Parts: sequence; C-alpha cells; structure tokens
Amino acid sequence: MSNALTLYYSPGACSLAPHVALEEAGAAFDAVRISFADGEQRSPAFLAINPKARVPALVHDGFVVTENPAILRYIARTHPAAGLWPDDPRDEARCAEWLAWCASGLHVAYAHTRRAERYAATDAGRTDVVETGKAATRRVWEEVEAKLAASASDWVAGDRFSVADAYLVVFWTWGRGANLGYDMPADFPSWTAHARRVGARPGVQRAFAREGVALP
Ligand SMILES: N[C@@H](CCC(=O)N[C@@H](CS)C(=O)NCC(=O)O)C(=O)O
Repeated sequence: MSNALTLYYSPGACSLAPHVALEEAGAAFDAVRISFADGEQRSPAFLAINPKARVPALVHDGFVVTENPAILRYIARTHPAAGLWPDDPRDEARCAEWLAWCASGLHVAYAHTRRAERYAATDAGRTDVVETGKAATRRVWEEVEAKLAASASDWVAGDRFSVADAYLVVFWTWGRGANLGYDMPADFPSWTAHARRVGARPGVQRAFAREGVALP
C-alpha cells in the first residue's frame, strides 16, 4: 500500500493548523492549494473529497478526514514520535478543550465578521451580524489573552508544543488581519508571546512560508 498523504489548504485559512502540524510531525505530504477566489472549494473535484466545500481536508491512502480537531488528532496519532498530542490525561483534556474551543468558539465568532451572508439574508441583518460578531470576537480574543496571561507554561496543553498550539496561532494571524485589524502585540501581549514562540519553530516556518503568511 502506498502512504500518500495530501492536505488540501487555502493560504491563510484555518487549514494552516494541520499544515503546521504536518510540518512539525516531519511528515512527507503533498500540499494542494485551493483558491477561494476561483471558487475551487465548490469545484466538482474538491466536492468529491469534501462535500462540505471547506478546507482543510486530509487524505491518507484514500481515507478522507475533515474538521480541524479530527485532522489534528489524526496527524498526531499517526506521527507519535513527534509528540504532538499530550500523554498526561489532564494535558490531553486541555488539548482537546483548546481544539474544541478554537473550532466552535474562536472560528465561529470570527465567521460572523467575515461570512455574514451565512447568517442573515438582508443587508441590515448582515450589518447587524458583522457588528455583533465583531463584539463577540473581541470578547473571545480577550478570553484567550486572559488564559495565556494566567498560564505558567510556554504551551497551551502541558509543557510541550502540541497540535493545540498549531491551531491557536491561526487565530492570532486572523486577529492582525484587515477584517479585525487588532494591534495584536499591544492588545494581546501574552497571546503574541505565545504566537512568537510557535513562529520560532522551523516546521511552523516552513508551513507559513509555503502559504505566504508572515510569521508572528
Ligand atoms: N469546522 C471546519 C471549518 C472549516 C472552514 O470553515 N474552513 C473555511 C476556511 S477557514 C473554508 O473552507 N471556507 C470556504 C468557504 O467559506 O467557502 C473545520 O474546523 O475544519
């Protein structure tokens, strides 16, 4: 059996998390770029891989995994030597907690600011969704900052880098993006210190470079 591993990603999107994880795992993989500008996430070829029309999608010997928490766990499980998933039960719970929060809290709050058409049908409704979403996103970003400020560890789940750190750094990059326009170092200093620790890692740097995303 071949050992083909392919990540479908779009530059700067949430697929940057598994991209980082694969590089940190030292995996041999193909990175296939999906252009949102060209609507490639809705192309028949991509819908055959992920009918949800979203990245990331990971394909391993024909086995398709979607959804960041599942993909990140799968990468960690299939590359155990990289130690990307904590061993200690409490660190593991913390890692799973961060993955869930990133997917259902940070990402969903942000989606209201960027993809209002998913949530309202009228101009007035969309304006309200964006404004309410921006307030909700700011609150959740402040919650992340408070957690990191209170943490004694360099990493979010235990005392070593894990897939949770790979996921969290994506939202740091979205914070500095034009849509939110936060001054991340000034307003979120503990999160910025964490993002810079993540960004100092060679595997992280390879993934950011391939996607053309500036390091924290
Ligand atoms: N719950 C999914 C969300 C995936 C998702 O929303 N991906 C975005 C990029 S960050 C996407 O593919 N958007 C394409 C679109 O909205 O058309 C996960 O965590 O993997």
